[in-house]
Amino acid sequence: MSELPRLAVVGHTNAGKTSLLRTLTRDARFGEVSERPATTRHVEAVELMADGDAVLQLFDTPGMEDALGLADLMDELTGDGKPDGPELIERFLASPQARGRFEQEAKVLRQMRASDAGLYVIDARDPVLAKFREELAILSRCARPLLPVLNFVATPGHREAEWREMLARLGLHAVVAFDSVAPAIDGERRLFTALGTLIEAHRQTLARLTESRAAEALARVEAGRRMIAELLVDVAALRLTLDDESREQAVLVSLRDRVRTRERTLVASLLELYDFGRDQGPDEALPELAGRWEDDLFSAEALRAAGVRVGTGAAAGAAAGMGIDLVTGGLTLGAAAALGALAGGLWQTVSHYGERLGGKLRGYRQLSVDDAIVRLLALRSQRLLEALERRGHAAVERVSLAPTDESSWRDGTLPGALAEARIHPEWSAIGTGFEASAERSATIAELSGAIHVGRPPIKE
Ligand SMILES: Nc1nc2c(ncn2[C@@H]2O[C@H](COP(=O)(O)OP(=O)(O)O)[C@@H](O)[C@H]2O)c(=O)[nH]1
Ligand SMILES: [Mg+2]
Repeated sequence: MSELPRLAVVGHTNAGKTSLLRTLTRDARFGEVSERPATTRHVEAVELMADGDAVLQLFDTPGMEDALGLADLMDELTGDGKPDGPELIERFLASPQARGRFEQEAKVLRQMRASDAGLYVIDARDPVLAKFREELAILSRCARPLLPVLNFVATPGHREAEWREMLARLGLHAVVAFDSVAPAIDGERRLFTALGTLIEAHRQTLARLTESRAAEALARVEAGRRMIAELLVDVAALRLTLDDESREQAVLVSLRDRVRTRERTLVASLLELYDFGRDQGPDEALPELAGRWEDDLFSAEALRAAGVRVGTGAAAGAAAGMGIDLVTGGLTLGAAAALGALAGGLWQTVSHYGERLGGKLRGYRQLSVDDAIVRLLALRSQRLLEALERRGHAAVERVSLAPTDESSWRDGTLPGALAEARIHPEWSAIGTGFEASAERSATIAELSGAIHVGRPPIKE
């Protein structure tokens, strides 16, 4: 097997080199990131995988801090001999200054020489100053292709156009914009494609990496949708039997707790799916959503905030857990209204209950969760999925959330799959008498198509 392509991630201190690597490796704990200069003092290696194989090696390097000083030294070292770029770099690396004042720069240049190409990370908010030109001139002496990566392009006031102009003047025409905190959905593809044109020998490897990462991303969002659909089925199907009227409050509390716990489980699973927060809570991993989980699901306030219209007759209290009266194996009309989505097939439903529950529940009441709560759960979890889709693993602060198509979940007709779940109490994994069935799985798969995430399909 041929050697893995090696990429040195280089650039000015604080440009976001370590952050870029966090996002590319999907590891929010890679290296150390800080606003203080010179946080990364050593070269640190990491591998990117495709289908379980390591396919690319990346090296995080310390920042170049004194390009102007180093340029002066290089002039001195040039002498009369007219050395070419790599010769001059070797001279510098052999000089005492490479172990002294320019120790950091020496580490960077050594890594560049040992790599197939360099990613030159730029804080695109920085004015285009002479020191950057010097930095690029020194790096180009390593005789390795260099791909400038414009970071911070999601921050207002960036100078992407000025940077592109300057880079073009230096002969660097392949440039990619990649914000490590809020990367564009196709950002990685563009980055690796551009790299493939620069290191032709590894073009196929990079293409393979791009394809496998795109496939993983697609599988991830599909899995996310399915997890949300499963939560909705669990909640819509949930029924707790009230065998003794005096226990109504206790059963209601149990019903709410089961739903709240189920939501927390979903949040944890989604965070894990997106490689976030293995040892963080959702508030740390996703500060932009901080506190949302604390908004009680069963409060009228939470419903209002999410814009969920609560139907007539469903007062805040009633939204908490709707009672369904099972009188002699059937539903009372009041209960039928609660199951709005079922209204059309009411009598069918009644007979269904009759079959399913038989005489056992005659005269008993059951508590279930109102549609408004199901809507709220769908909205909250959809927003979380959307945020995870858009968040780079370098993010440390708030990221604004693009609105998803939420209208259908706010006040539109609920998907038929949910009505189906309503009449299958055994489909609720948080209820009593749970049975996983092929029918339940098919309903979850169907429902996951109704979970909207503002992610354009990946182009072939
Ligand atoms: N908003 C925003 N902040 C970033 C971005 N990239 C890096 N940062 C922040 O910039 C600072 C320096 O980043 P770091 O990765 O340590 O830079 P390095 O010195 O080049 O490794 C840290 O506070 C990062 O959180 C970005 O694309 N957008
Ligand atoms: Mg760093």
